[in-house]
Amino acid sequence: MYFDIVSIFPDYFAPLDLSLVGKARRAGLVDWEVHDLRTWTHDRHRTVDDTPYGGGAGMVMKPEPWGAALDHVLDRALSLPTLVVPTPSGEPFRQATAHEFADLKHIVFACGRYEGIDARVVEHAATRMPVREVSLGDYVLNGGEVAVLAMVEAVVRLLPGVVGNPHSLVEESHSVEGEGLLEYPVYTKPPSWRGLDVPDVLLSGNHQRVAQWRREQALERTHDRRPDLLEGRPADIYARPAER
Ligand code: 6GU
Repeated sequence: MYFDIVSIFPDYFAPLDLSLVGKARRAGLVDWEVHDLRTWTHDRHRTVDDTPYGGGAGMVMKPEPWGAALDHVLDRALSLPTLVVPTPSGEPFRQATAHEFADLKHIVFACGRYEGIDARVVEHAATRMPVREVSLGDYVLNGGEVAVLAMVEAVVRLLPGVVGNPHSLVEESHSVEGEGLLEYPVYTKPPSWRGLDVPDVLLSGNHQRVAQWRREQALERTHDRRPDLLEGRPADIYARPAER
C-alpha cells in the first residue's frame, strides 16, 4: 500500500516512522512520501492561501498549488489512487471506512489548513479519481495533518501481517465480529491491586461464562457511552442484562 501525503507541515509526519506503522514500512508492507505543498508555489512568499470570496473570517487555500501537487502525484502513480481529504464537513471516518481504505493500493491525502481548500480542487480532482472527504468526528482541528496520522494508523494496522496476532483485531471496539459494540474492560496480574480485585469470573477458567460476562460488559458500556450504536437493534437481544 502506498500513501502520498500533501501538507504545508511535512514535519508532522515524522512520527509515522515510529511504532507499528514504521515497522510495517521497514517490512515493506506500506510506504509513503510526504510532499510540501509549497513546492508548487512560485511567489517569493510561497503563498498557499488567500481571502475568501464572499467575505468572512479566515483564509482559504488557493487552488493552483493543490492542482499542481495533485497533477504531480497522479503523473507518477502506478495505478489510479483515491484522494482522501480530511475535513470536519466530511462523511464520518469509521472502522468500516478504515477497512475500505485498507483494500486500496494507493491513497493521496490532501491536508487542508485555515478555513479549507478552494472547493474547485475537489471538484476537479473528482473528474480524475475517486475522492472521499472524511471527518474524524464532530469537533474542529486546525488542519488535516492530525486526522491523517490517525487514519494512516487505523488503516495500516489492518494490513495483513502488520498486527502480530490477527485475533487481536477481532474482538476490539467497533469490529464486525464484536457486533460493533464497545470493548469490554480488560485486566492482568496481579489479581488484587490497591484494594481492587479482578472480577472472579475471569479467574474461573470457564470460557463460556467469561464470554457471557464480556458481552454483558460490552453492552453496558455501549448503553452508557454510545447509545447511538444500539439504535435500531432488537431491544431484547441488546438490552443490558438488568432490563431483560
Ligand atoms: Cl478530518 N479535519 C479537520 N481539519 N478537522 C476535523 C476533522 C478532520 N475531523 C474532525 N475535525
